[in-house]
Amino acid sequence: MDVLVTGFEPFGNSDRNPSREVARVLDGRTIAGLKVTGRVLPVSMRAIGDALARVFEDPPPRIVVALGLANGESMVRIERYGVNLADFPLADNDGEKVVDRAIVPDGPPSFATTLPNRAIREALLQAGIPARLSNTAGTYLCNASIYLLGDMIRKRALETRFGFLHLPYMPEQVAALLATPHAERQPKQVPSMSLATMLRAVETAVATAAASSI
Ligand code: PCA
Repeated sequence: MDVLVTGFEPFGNSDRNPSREVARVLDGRTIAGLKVTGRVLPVSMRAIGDALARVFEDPPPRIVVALGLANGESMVRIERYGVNLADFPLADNDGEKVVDRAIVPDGPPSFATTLPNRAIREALLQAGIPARLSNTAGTYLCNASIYLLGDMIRKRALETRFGFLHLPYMPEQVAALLATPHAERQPKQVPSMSLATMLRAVETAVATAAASSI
């Protein structure tokens, strides 16, 4: 496997997740001469570790671009860290609301992502896609996936380079949210980005990572 792109299942108040759509569309594609495998991860503290370990079965990927939805985010957010803390703002898809728990007991406080994050930001801006660097991915499942990736790569002494992109809502999700009975209580501004643009963003990130890891 050359490149692994992971997305997440839908969670919370939406039945779609742009990260799942991107992972599905890119599965089997070739980007910058590299074969891409797309996989969808569960929004579940109980299941995420095993699910990630499974997608790392032989041969391990050279590059991992993990993805998730950041509700209300207006641009592509390039995450630089995962921290050893699960403190959920809402229950996961098993109904579990984890509070103040280490993801890996006795693990280091954080792992830094190892893709060329600044070069990815520049490439995205060049491609006309709004993007920013971020130093916290929160304390929910996206952060857990970053931390667990860092932990797995270190424990297996792999050369895999990994990164994480938080994506905005798709316009269809915002329209569905606004169509709910409680829409009037929602903020006036709920940003979104088209799936086509997000696909281009992830392709650009993979190509930038591939170019810099040769
Ligand atoms: N976003 C959540 C978890 C799954 C997803 O797509 C997060 O930001 O943690």
